[in-house]
Amino acid sequence: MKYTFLMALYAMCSVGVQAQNPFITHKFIADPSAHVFNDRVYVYASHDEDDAEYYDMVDWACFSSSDLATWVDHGAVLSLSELSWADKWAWAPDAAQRNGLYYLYYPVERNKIGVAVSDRPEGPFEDPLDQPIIDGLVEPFAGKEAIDPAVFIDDDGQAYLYFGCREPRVTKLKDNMIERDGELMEVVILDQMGRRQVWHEKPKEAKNVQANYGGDGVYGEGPWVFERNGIYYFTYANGWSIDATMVYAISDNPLGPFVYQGKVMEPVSSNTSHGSIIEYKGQWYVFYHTKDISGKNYRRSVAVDQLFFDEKGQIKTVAPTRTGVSAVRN
Ligand code: FUB
Repeated sequence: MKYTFLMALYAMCSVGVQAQNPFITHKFIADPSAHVFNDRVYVYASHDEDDAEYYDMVDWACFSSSDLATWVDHGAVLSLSELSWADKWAWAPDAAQRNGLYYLYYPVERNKIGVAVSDRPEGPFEDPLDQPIIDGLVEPFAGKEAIDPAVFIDDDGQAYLYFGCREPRVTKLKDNMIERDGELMEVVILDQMGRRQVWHEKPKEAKNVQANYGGDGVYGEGPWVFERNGIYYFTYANGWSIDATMVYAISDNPLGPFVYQGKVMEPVSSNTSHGSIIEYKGQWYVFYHTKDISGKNYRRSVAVDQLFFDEKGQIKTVAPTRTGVSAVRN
């Protein structure tokens, strides 16, 4: 009853509201993974500390909105202190919905990924396994850093878990969403000529630009997958250089190989470019973070802008705005 009244109030307040970017300003929030659950947008995110000098985050955040202009802060949906097997670095999460339950996938300690479950999208989430589902310490093929989980469920109901830093990986999930189904696989990214795009460290003296790490198509971190008109879009940050940004590759198969297409966005102010893309009420949106408020890479804030495709399904590169999006109406 109380919740219904609040929702009605938010709806009334949002008429004609012009949002702003960043759209959450009372705390530092990063790595937004947006989903539409029950006609409402939920953003699962990292929570940068107010005085952060590193990515020493301790809990995961969730916000929701029905119009992208007014947001409800659901607080910490899971904290490191609730986990028996992890002590530090609560980094970029993602979430999924299945069989009336909600699943939160979260990386810790820069090398493990766990899953937690709730019967509500806003949590609280609980870890049913008491152990990671990906452990980079015992699985070398998980890559240099098993971080940044992103879950995609295709039209046949098959769930895929993407993750990784510099070395993108994917595995299928069982219907129960808390167990892996089969092996870990590499996510192969090719350029238009069929050449593999692989991130490499630049020579020490070389300029800190993308070209010296392998080019715009290489994978850095922050994977995200969505489907539109039979095309699977794999979006990701291509690194941390001064011209690094969110880019994308496409495939006719969620397992790839994906062919690099171009930039989702122009570079943002932060040196990390983690984001997500959803369709909501007939319009596409890209969520991302910047350091526009703090000026510091470890104190980031989330933003959202409209995203458009051309007639061939190519993404029209987004220039990040400070105005955000106008309130979305039904
Ligand atoms: O937020 C901590 C890390 O920074 C994330 O896991 C990366 O994607 C980068 O945004």
